[in-house]
Amino acid sequence: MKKAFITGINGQDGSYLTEYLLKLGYEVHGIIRRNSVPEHQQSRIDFLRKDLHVSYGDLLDVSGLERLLKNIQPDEIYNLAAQSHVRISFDVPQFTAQVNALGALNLLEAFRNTCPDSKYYQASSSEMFGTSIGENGYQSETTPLNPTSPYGCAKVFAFNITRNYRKSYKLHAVNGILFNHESPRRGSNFVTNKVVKGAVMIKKGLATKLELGNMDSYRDWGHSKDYVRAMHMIINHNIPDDFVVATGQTHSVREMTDYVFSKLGLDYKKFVIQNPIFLRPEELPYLRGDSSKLRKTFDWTPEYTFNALMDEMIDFWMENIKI
Ligand code: NAP
Ligand code: F7E
Repeated sequence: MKKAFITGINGQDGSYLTEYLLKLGYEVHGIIRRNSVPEHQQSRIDFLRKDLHVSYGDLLDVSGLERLLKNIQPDEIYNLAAQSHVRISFDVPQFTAQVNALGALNLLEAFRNTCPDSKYYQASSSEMFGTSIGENGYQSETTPLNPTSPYGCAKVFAFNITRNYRKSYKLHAVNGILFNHESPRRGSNFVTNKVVKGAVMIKKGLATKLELGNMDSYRDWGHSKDYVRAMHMIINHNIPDDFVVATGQTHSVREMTDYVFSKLGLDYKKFVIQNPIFLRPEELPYLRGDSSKLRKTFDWTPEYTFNALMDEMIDFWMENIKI
């Protein structure tokens, strides 16, 4: 039985990855942080709890990470923990850098010192590309990194230090450069889930307005379930390497909002207003990923289309918001 160790196990991706690995027969270990409302610590993995080995841990607590890895001796380590909200990274830049950049280094050190024969996956992000776009209109593994947020800057460090540890110490350490991916489990302050939840509240007569920031940025949105499958493929490739994971389709926030409201029989223009508090000091205007390296190497294709993803989220909130 293979053993996996997941940081951020109660996050959107951590929960889907856990389900996926359990189905493959893995023994799954993960860390959660202490929260004053204990019910929230495991809300996304509660239904899997009896099959899991969950410990308290934090990316900032190196001795705890070393102790856990030394005891567990995992075959695969997935570093999914992060302060993952880009706009909030402008409010808490130093904390974001500590967790997303130095936290990754802490885990790499623990991996190198306690279980160097394991494999390590770093959750890298399309936010690292910032304003860079290839001549063909896509971002790929060779597009320069030009981040536009403290989050993106911290992720560039984690990306580079993962590559550096791979080369310096001959470790099996890899990066998945994932474009935006969503699901009903997405935090409701990310734009897709915020729009769907807000539109459903309006449809049910529980709200009259939805406040958003910039509606003219473009994102390449996929489904988290498709992306955790890719993580498992990437970490298990015989040559440690870095791969973009993306759908190759892009939509503006406005198009996505229009789709969601129209699906509910509503005209978004009557309900959506701009609130400057949701604008960012620097915006990333356009993302569209070229994942041909991943598709050629592993025969990966996403099962969800953009419409199927949004429809699943709409159905979730229609069922779960009660009048
Ligand atoms: P998420 O839902 O925000 O989950 C992040 C998890 O990390 C949460 O469980 C959080 O725990 C945990 N965490 C935060 N700080 C921690 C710390 N110091 N020590 C231990 N755990 C900590 O994010 P996600 O959408 O699943 O994304 C997973 C990873 O992929 C993140 O690294 C993210 O930056 C990256 N990524 C995401 C996307 C995307 O579109 N979703 C795209 C590219 C890359 P709490 O609940 O206690 O806060
Ligand atoms: O914003 C615009 C906002 O917060 C998407 C994270 O998973 O993907 C995610 O980062 C777009 C931006 O995601 C609101 O300005 C408009 O242009 O859903 P988001 P993100 O910033 O792209 C990357 C790949 C990650 O790695 C991150 O971890 O939507 N937008 N109005 C808004 N965004 C939010 N959150 N709220 C609004 O009201």
